[in-house]
Order: sequence, then C-alpha cells, then structure tokens
Amino acid sequence: MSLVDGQYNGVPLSWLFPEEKQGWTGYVEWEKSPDKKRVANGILKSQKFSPIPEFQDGPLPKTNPILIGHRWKEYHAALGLKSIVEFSWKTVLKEKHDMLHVLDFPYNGETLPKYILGDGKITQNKHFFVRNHGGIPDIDPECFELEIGGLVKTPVRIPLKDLKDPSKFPQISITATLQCSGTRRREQIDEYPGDGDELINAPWGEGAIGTAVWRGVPLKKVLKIACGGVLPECQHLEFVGADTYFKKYEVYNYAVSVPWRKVRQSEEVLLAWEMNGEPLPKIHGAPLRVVVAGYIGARSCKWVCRINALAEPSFGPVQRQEYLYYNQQIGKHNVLISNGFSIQAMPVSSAILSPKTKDVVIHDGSIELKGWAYSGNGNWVERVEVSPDGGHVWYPVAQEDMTQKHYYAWRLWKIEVPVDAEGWLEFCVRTWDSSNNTEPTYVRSAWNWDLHVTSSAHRIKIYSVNRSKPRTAMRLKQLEDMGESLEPISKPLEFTLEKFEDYEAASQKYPREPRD
Ligand SMILES: Nc1nc2c(c(=O)[nH]1)N[C@H]1C(S)=C(S)[C@@H](COP(=O)(O)O)O[C@H]1N2
Ligand SMILES: [Mo]
Repeated sequence: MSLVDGQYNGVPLSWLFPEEKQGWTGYVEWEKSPDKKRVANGILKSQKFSPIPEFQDGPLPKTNPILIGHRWKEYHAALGLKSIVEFSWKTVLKEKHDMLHVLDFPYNGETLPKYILGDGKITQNKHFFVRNHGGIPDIDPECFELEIGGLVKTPVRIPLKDLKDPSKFPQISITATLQCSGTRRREQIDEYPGDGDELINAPWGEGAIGTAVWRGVPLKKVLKIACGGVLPECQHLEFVGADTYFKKYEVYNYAVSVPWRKVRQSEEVLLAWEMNGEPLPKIHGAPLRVVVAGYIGARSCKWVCRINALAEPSFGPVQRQEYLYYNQQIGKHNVLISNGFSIQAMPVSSAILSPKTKDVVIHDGSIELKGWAYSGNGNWVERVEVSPDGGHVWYPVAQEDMTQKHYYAWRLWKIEVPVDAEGWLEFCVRTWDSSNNTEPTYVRSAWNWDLHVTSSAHRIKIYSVNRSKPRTAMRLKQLEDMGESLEPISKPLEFTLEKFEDYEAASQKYPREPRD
C-alpha cells in the first residue's frame, strides 16, 4: 500500500472519498459506507501524525488561537479532505472573528471578553461559543434534505423547504441555553490534570455557554406527521451530522442520541434553522441542527442530515466513549468505558463574569458582581447567592436583579455585596434551582477524570481597596498627587511609607519590645 501525492495505490483520494451529493460540500458519508470506512481506516493506520497538543501541565499560551490542531488537519489531508480544513478557518474568520480561539481546528471558540455574556439575556450570534469535532460542511439549503429512518413507521426524506413550510409542520421558538459540558474546565485542570482526549478536552473558561432564541419544528411533531410515529421498540433517537470525526485512527460521521422519552415529553427537542431571528450560521450547523434543551451541548447535533430511531443509544464514539462522568479515583490506570456514566442533562451551575480574578477593585464599601446561572433538564434558577468570604456568608441576589425565568435558559444576575475587608478576598457564587439542587463548594468535590461539568461554586480572587477607610483614601490621594497608579500592586511605592516623627511617636506609645 502506498500513499503519494493525493493518491492511494494509484487511485486519487478524491475518487475514494468523493463528496456525496450535489450542493453538499465537505460532506462524506461514512456510516453507510463500510467499505469506504475500511479503506480510510487503513490509510490512517499506515501513517504517523503530529502529537495532540499538551496543555494541562503548565499555563496556557497567551496566543490567539491558543492551541493548534495539527493532527486533525493531517487526518483530513491524509484522506484528501484538506479543503474542509481551509473552508472551516475561512468560516471562523467570517462568523467568529472576535472570539478567543481555544483550538483552531476542529474549531473551538469562546466569547471574548467573557463579560460580554452578561450584556443581555440573549447571546449575539457572533459572540456565541463554538465547539466542533470536525470541519464545517457547506451545504446548499436548496439541496438539503433530512433523512429519517430506523424504527419508525414510515422512513422519509424531507426537503428543507417542506420542513420549513408551516402548513406542513407547526413551528415554535424557544429561548434555550446551550452549554458545553466542558464549561469552566480550566478550574478542574488547575486542580489536577485529567484525561487528554484526542479531540482535546478543551480548556474552557466561563464562556462555553450561551443563550439564543431557536426557531424550528419539534422533533416529536416531525416523527408523528412525517413518519406516522415510532415503532414500539424505539427507545433512542440518533442524530447524524454531516461532519467527519476521527477516533483512534478510525473515521466516522458525528453521531449522538437522546432517549425517546426526552423527545416525547417535551417540545424542546427542536430541529432548528434559525438562531436569534437570523438564519442559522454555518458554524452553528446550517442548514439544520438539533437543539436538545436542558442537555449537554454535545447532543445538539449540528448539520444533522439523518435521524435514526434505535432500540439503544447510538454506537457513535461521542455517545458511547465520551461525555462520561467518572468517579474521582478512576484515571489512566484503570479507566474503562463502562465505569463512567453518560452525561445527559446539565446540572445547576453558575459563574461570576465580572470582576475577574486578579482584578484590583477600588470601591466605597461594596462591590458589584455580575454573572450567569443555569440549570438543565427543565429546572430553572430560583436563587443565586454570592459569598465574599470563600463560602461561609452568602448574600442572595434580589429577584429584580435577575433576568426572567425560563424552563431552559439561564438567568443573568447582578449584586452589590457589602465589603469591608481589604486586600486579597475570595468571592464565590452558587445557585439553587427549582428542584432545590445546588452546587458543591469546592472544585475538588466534583473533580472527575474526563474533566466534565465543573459544577462547583465558581471562585474569583480579587484585591479589595476600600476607599471609605480614611487611611486607604489618604494613600490613594498620595498616589494621585504623584500621578502614580496603584496598579500593579507589586510595583514598590516611591515615597517613604511614614514620616520619621510619626513612626517615633508610635513606637513611644507602643514600644516594639517589652520593657521588662
Ligand atoms: N455535528 C456536530 N454537532 C455537534 C458538535 C460537533 O462537533 N458536530 N459538537 C457538539 C458539542 S460538544 C457542543 S458543546 C455543541 C456546541 O454548539 P455550538 O457550536 O453551536 O455552540 O454542538 C454539538 N453538536
Ligand atoms: Mo460540548
């Protein structure tokens, strides 16, 4: 076997792995083509690839993009799919130029600066986080059709224009938060390094979450109207995306599933083509994506082109081998697929968006904090509490300082916390949801090998300077008179701290050593 210049045993790769359909650029069908898969896997196994970026052992590079996905670019190139890599980055520059690019390919990007998330209940499309496991397909909506098969009464193919025809399917809009189960993973990494997956377990901060108004048709209506319902054996609905995914030298289409129970009991498993009143951006799954409200982001399959009704969860590696929640003592030495449970609904969690860690906050006895709070599975946020002392005293956020309740969306909040103390302080936030669930107090309490769902109270360390204290006010004035700033606090003061006479008088009154 030989692989030279876009050829494999003398056959051009473009013949081996052609684009499937007219108008569907960047889509290769793997799941229905076992022979093609076998050839691709053979090619992948015969080659060497660059290592996966390692980032857990030290501070993250200050570059943007932070990490470069050489290996995944090479995977695509090895199968003659380099154009997908190029199109993906072009799309990033067009749709997401202002983001913090956590990984350039497959593209993972987070809102920058993160306090933008607190600007309004709805996250603007250009600021909404992105997590991809592969490239971005480029599908002409005119040519798009959705295939539904498996354990349904009547398998169908529905052109997009029929799906969007309100006389055929009833449309709804829902306000729903999408949260990656890796949100705030950096805190877990800072505590202890964990699993390094091939598609990196991205070092997300507080910005791998966003809220949008999604418009489309409920999946349960489509199954009923178009397919005449599901068969009694159907327990799960599998969603297959048009993107290409690699794992351990094998190739797949992105595939995940959710229980039929979840689909049946709510309207909030949606086939969506609109995001915040605009056509779904390419990077968010155009022309059609699934939105599984209340579940981890991973289940909301983008570029969904096929839905299969199954008797058991999808065999896709993303469903079976990833997004698993392990006990704290399980690690590289004894991890199995079977000893982690599958993460589906998101638990309650929250974050402080401002101020941020290491900020020097000059105030007059109280500090304003802002952030988000969210709970999955249809639980809504009831109460947000902020502690100025690391988790002993908790102040509740007033109702009028939180955005409106939704079954499936976050609440943004703000609070003015009385702060007398100065110097380094640790603030944290925790949230109570409508089922009375709350967050563990420390990262360590919920640390897990795959570094998922960092649901512990979010903490920030800030440097408090309370101007309402006379001595502090005096020092600030001294600095101002000299045209100097307090920051950086590590920069030495240029003047003598105290007049010699004052120091003398103080040591007369309170001698430094005992007299007898
Ligand atoms: N087809 C496909 N769907 C996908 C993914 C993907 O890589 N491919 N990533 C999933 C993950 S892990 C998350 S968190 C969400 C992110 O959605 P967004 O990029 O639109 O914010 O999409 C999910 N759907
Ligand atoms: Mo995710």
